[in-house]
Amino acid sequence: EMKELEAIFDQKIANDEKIEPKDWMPEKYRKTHIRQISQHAHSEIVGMLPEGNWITRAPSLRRKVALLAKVQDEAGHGLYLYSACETLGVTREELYEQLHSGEAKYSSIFNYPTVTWADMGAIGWLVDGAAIINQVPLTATSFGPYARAMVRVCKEESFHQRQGFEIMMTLASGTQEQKDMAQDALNRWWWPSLMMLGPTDAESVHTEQSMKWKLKRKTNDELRQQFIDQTVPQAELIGLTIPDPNLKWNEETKRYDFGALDWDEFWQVVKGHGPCNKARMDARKNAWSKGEWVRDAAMAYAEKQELKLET
Ligand code: FAQ
Repeated sequence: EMKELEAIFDQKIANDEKIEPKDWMPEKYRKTHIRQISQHAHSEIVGMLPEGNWITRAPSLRRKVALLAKVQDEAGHGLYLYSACETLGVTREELYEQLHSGEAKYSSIFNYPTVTWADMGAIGWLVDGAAIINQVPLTATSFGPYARAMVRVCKEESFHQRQGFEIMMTLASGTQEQKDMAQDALNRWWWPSLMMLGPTDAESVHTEQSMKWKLKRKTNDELRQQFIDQTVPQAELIGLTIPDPNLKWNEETKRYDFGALDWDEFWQVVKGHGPCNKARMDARKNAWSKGEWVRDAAMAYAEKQELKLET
């Protein structure tokens, strides 16, 4: 019987049909989806912190409204993804516990500080830009709830990316000081943004299996190349310089060749030793414990309402 179930599952994957929560699936398929979707959800939630840092200091009402909306979208993406993840038989509490204990990962990118307003531009332009490149293929991922979540998420990320690029464009055409601020943000965010897309294919332990299951539709290196090819002309358009002396258009491949990434830095950040890892985790853990009375009050209120209905 197990063989039969497995054959049905394999056939669905081969036919590009979606796997739904109540369908039979291999235990490893379930586990790896819980891993990736929860890491994605945690990234959205932790990802609110670097930008949250600038909401009170946005330079105009218009900028403030847009940034506030963007950060709210990220909260929405996180909750949406936690719900998709729960359909695989894990509870929200377990997922939070994994984040707070340091057992679960979240994207390396959110462990870097946001030191100037231009960082809001660089994050929207580069971090959301890389997120879109990574997530558009995920709209075709094999697990139904994840694929459907990605459709809406990508639409919103596209607004986020434009919001960021517009900040960079405005700064880059401003005073020398503003232009320098934009260039400095690009210098600091460029390499970490490339690292967001994960280790090289040779180092990526999960890619091969995830490609077979159609969880991943493109490899880390393919996505990184696509991100670079898309972003370099955008930098040129606004007169900023990508901080990579080895970046060069390759006439033969019709792609950009680029310099080596600092993979030591990447693994250090992933293992918890980046510039802001501790601050990010402390902020999440504090929010959780300080919110305890709200959760308790909400539960008490819900119980009271139920009692009222009974009488
Ligand atoms: N940071 O074998 P692979 C956003 C880990 S959302 C930390 O290649 P996989 C929106 C990986 O988990 C950003 N860890 O793994 C936003 C694995 O460790 P494990 C998040 C990383 O899963 C914008 C190990 O290294 N997006 O930005 C990273 O096949 C602005 C080996 O790696 C997603 O999560 C990293 N960068 O490929 C919000 C998208 N890279 O789990 C606010 C969905 C790798 O065995 C502001 N996820 N690792 O302990 C994915 O597409 C994949 O999971 C990859 C990694 C591509 C991230």
